[in-house]
Amino acid sequence: MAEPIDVVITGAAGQIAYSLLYQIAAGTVFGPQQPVNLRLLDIPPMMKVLDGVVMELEDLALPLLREVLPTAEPAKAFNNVAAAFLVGAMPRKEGMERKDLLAANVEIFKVQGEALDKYARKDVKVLVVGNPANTNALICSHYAPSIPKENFTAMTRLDQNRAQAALATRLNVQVDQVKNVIIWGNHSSTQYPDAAHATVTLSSGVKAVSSEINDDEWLNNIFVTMIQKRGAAVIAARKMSSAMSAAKAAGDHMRDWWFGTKPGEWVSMGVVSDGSYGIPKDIVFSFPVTIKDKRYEIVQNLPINDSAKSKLDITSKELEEERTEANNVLKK
Ligand code: NAX
Repeated sequence: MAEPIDVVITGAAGQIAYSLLYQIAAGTVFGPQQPVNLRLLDIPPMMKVLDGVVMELEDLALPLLREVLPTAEPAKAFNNVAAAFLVGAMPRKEGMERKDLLAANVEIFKVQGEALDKYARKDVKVLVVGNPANTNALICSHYAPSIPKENFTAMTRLDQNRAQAALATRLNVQVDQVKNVIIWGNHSSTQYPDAAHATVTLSSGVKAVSSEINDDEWLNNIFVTMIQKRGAAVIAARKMSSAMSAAKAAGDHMRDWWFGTKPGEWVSMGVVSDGSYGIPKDIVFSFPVTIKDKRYEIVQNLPINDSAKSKLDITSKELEEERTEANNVLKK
């Protein structure tokens, strides 16, 4: 069996981590042959809660789970880590403006970027879940100059999974029969869930989702809005934000990064833009990617029509604005 890898989860006492930790410890993310040491980072007031999480991890009695370290110190949490799930973030409180939320989180992700730079492995794979995820990932990478920019990603996999499930329901097929739906842009309500390139496997063969559904109004408007607002719909019903599905998506994202995508399939990840599809460079933008040998490549040359292009512009403008706001905070 392989040597254990060190994996950090921030926000480890929170609700997403509660579902995510089990997946990592059980081998769903890094595989059934890979033992893991868990580094659990949270803030000092949460240490008691974290003790309870550690007890539960022990009680899972899982053979792949080796050391577990609960801590409030980034220097300890990030030491030698091969993978980082940055889940913890300052939540939006009542009366808080988007700007204030961004300011609080920029500080958190600056500190964590510096800690990654100093203590983590140089090939560490970083997945930012905490919101605003795309801009947090950008800030984090900025403060970790010794780690390649492509090692910093933001999660849009939950949006992808939601979109895939919605298309499968509409087509009345099993969810794994639908492939290659894309989430473009920001993990926010400006994201563009795009079914134009998605396929569905039917008994008659592989078909375009758009021709099977054959309803432009639904595909271009109703479906797009449904996915953009799905997070809010879950909060309205559950009185808490998505946690089980967010944790599953974080596991999916890291597993595909670790083991690669299947032939002919792509997944959506927020990655530092290289200018593909005319998206401005140096923002973390969700693109379709294929992954091999732990390296991703943005899928190129997909046809983008005018309506799609205008949706890409809206979400990339929002990300440029977030970057400007974040830089203003950091200059202060
Ligand atoms: P919780 O409030 O349950 O947990 C967050 C945890 O982070 C808390 O235990 C808190 O003490 C901790 N924390 C705060 N500051 C920290 C710091 N500086 N270092 C370490 N830990 C810190 O939130 P939860 O529901 O788990 O959500 C976590 C984040 O995921 C939020 O920012 C949320 O908005 C974001 N989400 C992102 C999604 C995505 O698709 N990218 C979807 C789900 C979720 O909304």
